[in-house]
Amino acid sequence: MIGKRVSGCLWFVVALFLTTCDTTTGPSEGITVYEHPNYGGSARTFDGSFNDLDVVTGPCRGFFDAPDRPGNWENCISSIRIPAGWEATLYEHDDYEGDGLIVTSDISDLDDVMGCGGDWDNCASSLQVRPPR
Ligand SMILES: [Ca+2]
Ligand SMILES: [Ca+2]
Ligand SMILES: [Ca+2]
Repeated sequence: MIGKRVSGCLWFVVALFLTTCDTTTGPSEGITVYEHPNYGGSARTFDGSFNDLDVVTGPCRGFFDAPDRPGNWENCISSIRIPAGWEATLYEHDDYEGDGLIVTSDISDLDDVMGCGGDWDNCASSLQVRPPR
């Protein structure tokens, strides 16, 4: 009896924790991309599309980028979080060209997703974002 009550209590705490997390992340702000797998490193939330991620200041630097330029998000994204109802499409190249990947739920490691000439890790160069309808 006591054991059951304790585990019920634990579930309540877990549920409360999850609810609190949802509130702090703001589930309808947009999709969030991460520099590293498992939602690690720098993060940025997008509520609209970008046809060229190298104009978006971020943590990555391309081979041909001038050293005095700030880092950016081109060929950088390694994981992505999608709130319920949102949808994103990653594109291999600028201007929504090349291979495309429609994402409707979280992906913890784009290294596991085939496409983009190999896998999708550090590959997206443009990004379309669609809010819930
Ligand atoms: Ca570019
Ligand atoms: Ca990365
Ligand atoms: Ca690319």
